[in-house]
Amino acid sequence: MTFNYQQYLRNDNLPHIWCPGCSHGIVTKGILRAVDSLGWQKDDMCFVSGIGCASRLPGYIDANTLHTTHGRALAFATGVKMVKSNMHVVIVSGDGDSLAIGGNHFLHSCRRNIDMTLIIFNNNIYGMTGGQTSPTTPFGATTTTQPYGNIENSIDAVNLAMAAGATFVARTTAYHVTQMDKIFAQALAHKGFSVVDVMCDCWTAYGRRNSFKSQVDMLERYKDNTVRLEKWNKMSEEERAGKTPIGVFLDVQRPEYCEEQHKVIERAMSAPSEH
Ligand SMILES: Cc1ncc(C[n+]2csc(CCOP(=O)(O)OP(=O)(O)O)c2C)c(N)n1
Ligand code: SF4
Repeated sequence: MTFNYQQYLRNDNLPHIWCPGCSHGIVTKGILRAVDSLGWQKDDMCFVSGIGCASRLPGYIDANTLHTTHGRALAFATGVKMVKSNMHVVIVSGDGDSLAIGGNHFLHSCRRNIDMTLIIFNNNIYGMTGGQTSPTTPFGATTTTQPYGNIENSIDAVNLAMAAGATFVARTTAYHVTQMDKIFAQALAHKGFSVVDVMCDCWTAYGRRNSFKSQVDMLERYKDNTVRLEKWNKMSEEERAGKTPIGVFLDVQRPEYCEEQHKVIERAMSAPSEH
C-alpha cells in the first residue's frame, strides 16, 4: 500500500522550497515513515530547526514545530524537552547549522545526553546561502568561497558525536533508504541523545560545481563509496581508502539529563530548610 505522507504534512504550506534534485525530500520522507512506524501522535512530537534549506522542514510537518535562529536549534529543543519531558523532540539541521555556528551546542547536547534526536542533513555545503564551504565540505572540493579548492580538513560528525558523549550515533545516506528508515526508527526510539549523520546532496550549490553529471549521479556515488560498518571493520587501511562506513556506530545507555534533573528537584524539595 502507498504510504500516506499527506497525513503528516501541512499541505497548505506546499509546494516546498527545495530545488528539483535536492535530497532533503528523500530524508524528510524517511523521517515520516519512521515516526509512523513508532506510532507517535502529532501532539506528542516537536520538530525543531535552525536556519538553512534543511531547517525549512518543520514548516511542512503537521505537528508541534519551531523554526528558530541559525545554529541554535539544539538550545531551543533543550528548553522544550526540559519543560515537556514526555514530548518526542527531533531536531533537523544542516551540516553548517549543526557543526559550524551550532558546533558548541552540538558538543554540549552530546555530553548532557538529553533524550532528543538530531538528524543532520549533511550535504557538505551551505545550500541556502549559495554554496559556501561548510565544516563537512571535502578537502579539495570547489565552493563559492573556495573556487580553487577547499584547503580545510572536514569534520566527521560521527566521530565527533561519539567523542562528545552522544549515546546513539549512526550514519546513513539518502541512497540507502531501507537502512535510513531502520536507523531513524532506532534513533527516535533511543533513550538519550541520538545523532544521525545523513549523507545527502545539494545539486544546486555543490553538485553542479563539482563535476557531477546529474542528481542521480550524485546519489549513486553512495552505492560505490560507502561500506556497511560490519564489512568496514574487517577491511584493511588500503581497502578503506576513499570509502565511508555507514551503520550504527554506538548504541549505549547512560543517565539521561531530564531524569537526573528531576532527581535534583526531588533532592532539593526534601532537603531541610536553611531558615
Ligand atoms: C547568525 C546567522 N548567520 C548566518 C546566517 C546566514 N545563513 C542562513 S542559512 C546558512 C547556512 C545553511 O547551511 P546548512 O546549515 O548546511 O543547511 P543547508 O541550507 O545546506 O540545508 C547561513 C550561513 C544566518 N541566517 N544567521
Ligand atoms: S540549494 Fe541545495 S540544499 Fe537548498 S534546496 Fe537547493 S539543492 Fe537543496
